[in-house]
Amino acid sequence: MNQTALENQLRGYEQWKANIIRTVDDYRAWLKKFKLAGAVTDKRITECLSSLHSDRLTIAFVAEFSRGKTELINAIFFADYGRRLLPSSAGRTTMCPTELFYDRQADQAYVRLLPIETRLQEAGIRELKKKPAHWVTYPLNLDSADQVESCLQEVIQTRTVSLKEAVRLGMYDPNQHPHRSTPPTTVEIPKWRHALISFPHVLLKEGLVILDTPGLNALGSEPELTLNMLPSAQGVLFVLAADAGVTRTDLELWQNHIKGFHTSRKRGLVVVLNKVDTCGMSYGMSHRSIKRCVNSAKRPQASSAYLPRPSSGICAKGTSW
Ligand SMILES: Nc1nc2c(ncn2[C@@H]2O[C@H](COP(=O)(O)OP(=O)(O)OP(=O)(O)O)[C@@H](O)[C@H]2O)c(=O)[nH]1
Ligand SMILES: [Mg+2]
Repeated sequence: MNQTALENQLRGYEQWKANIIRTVDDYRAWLKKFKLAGAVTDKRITECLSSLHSDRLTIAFVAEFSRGKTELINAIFFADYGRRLLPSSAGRTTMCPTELFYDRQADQAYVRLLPIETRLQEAGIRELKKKPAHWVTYPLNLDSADQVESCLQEVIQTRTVSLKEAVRLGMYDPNQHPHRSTPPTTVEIPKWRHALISFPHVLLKEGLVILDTPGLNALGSEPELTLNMLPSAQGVLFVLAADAGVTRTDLELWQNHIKGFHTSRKRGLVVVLNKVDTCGMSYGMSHRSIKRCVNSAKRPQASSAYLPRPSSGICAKGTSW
């Protein structure tokens, strides 16, 4: 689907919601006029209207680290800048779940970051979103790609803390250091727990929300991602990479977090094979070529038989960066 088609569909969806909101408003006025609405009904209508107003179409990008999730987002949303604005590099890069959307109420571009220490609070991310005082906000100057790029670097920032502090924050996983006989004295943890990026791209302005998730067990360490954000996303893009093939951790991610979404929804999941340029292919390749590319990947460690076949082979990396 091209961008204009998606834009039209998103606009249609917004229109459909606006019609429902109008109908519910009329219904509420009618109930009031004939004195038929009690407190419970009124509360339910208010809740229904509030969820219609806040409803967005969310697509989560999920994959092991370095499969190219962020590069794909750069290619879709920031190609006009001719450079990658969201940090993307070999190895582990994105450190916190990052939501890309447009804040129509504030009508401003910004990056808003939730400190990792808020994990000690009882309030979840959904609740904390209503409390701006807990977040650090940097306005984005859209006329300066340098300024935007520099602000967006925050999503890869880490801090080194004592083992005790990492355990206290629930950020130490001994499985990440399988070759150590003794635990480390310090641990590198993400600086931020969550990032919100408000950016006026046309698709985001129409109500699309993109959730970029960090690879490397982030889904396991942030329960809210697994329990709340992923299940409530309307779509999941599961990314494999041709240079890695299907590894044990790709498969674990699939089994532990995506398979359930796939089973419960039956739709809304797309599996793509990125980095097809590394096996000499280009966009638009046939299913047979995709299969060949998965099978011929340099380090196949797990059978891809348990995964749905990628529907497309893509190359996220722009030629201009
Ligand atoms: N050759 C090639 N490299 C790519 C492609 N897509 C991404 N890359 C590179 O792969 C590396 C990892 O990409 P990222 O976008 O940072 O990967 P990620 O999935 O977001 O990784 P995490 O943030 O660590 O979870 C970067 O160096 C990208 O430039 C592609 O289509 N082809
Ligand atoms: Mg990333």
